[in-house]
Amino acid sequence: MTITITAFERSPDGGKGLARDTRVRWALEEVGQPYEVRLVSFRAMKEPAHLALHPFGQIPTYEDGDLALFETGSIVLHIAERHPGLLPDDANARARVITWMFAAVNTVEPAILELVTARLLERDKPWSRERMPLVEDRVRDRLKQLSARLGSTHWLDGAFSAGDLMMVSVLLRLKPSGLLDTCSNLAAYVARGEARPAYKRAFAAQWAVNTG
Ligand SMILES: N[C@@H](CCC(=O)N[C@@H](CS)C(=O)NCC(=O)O)C(=O)O
Repeated sequence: MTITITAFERSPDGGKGLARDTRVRWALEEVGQPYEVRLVSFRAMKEPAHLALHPFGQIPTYEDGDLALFETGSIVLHIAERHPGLLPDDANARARVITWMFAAVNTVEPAILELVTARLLERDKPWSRERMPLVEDRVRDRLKQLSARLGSTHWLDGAFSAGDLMMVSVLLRLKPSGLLDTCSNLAAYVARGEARPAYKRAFAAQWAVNTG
């Protein structure tokens, strides 16, 4: 049974790879699993057929036979557990990688999403100018902490893992803000992720959908 994921029919970012199907495509490319993509419109995402797969009416979803999943953290973990390449064999190292996956979506991504919301959706509000430095500072704090932990290592815990895949995916959203460049080791970390052939294939696939 071929894996099927859902993605935007037309991503709001025009194919910059920031929609979350890219991280699922990336994971599938890393482990060499073929997949199909069902494109959904904003309207279809809120209709019963899609809501049965994703209770919050979002993308991406993941279907494989009888199994249907939503939430990219869970989808990437499922892929990493089923196929070699994204999780270490050692039980403790595996647990640490899963911890990084949670940290990416639970500790780092919220601050970044707040910034994206402030920049894209709240710019015209009268309180926006006053709030922006606070929101940016919260992102800077997270970046400094992550940067301190990464230090001069290439990846977060040993070899490239699902933890790095999730963390790089989350950090990529910061590129337009320029904030990533305040921590040179994190900018280099993200660039290493983007240089991976599997990431390039994932990016190209979503680019083709959005620019074709
Ligand atoms: N926590 C979810 C977030 C999913 C999400 O926000 N998806 C966005 C696309 S990147 C979406 O579908 N937005 C449209 C909407 O919420 O209506 C995950 O990681 O899968």
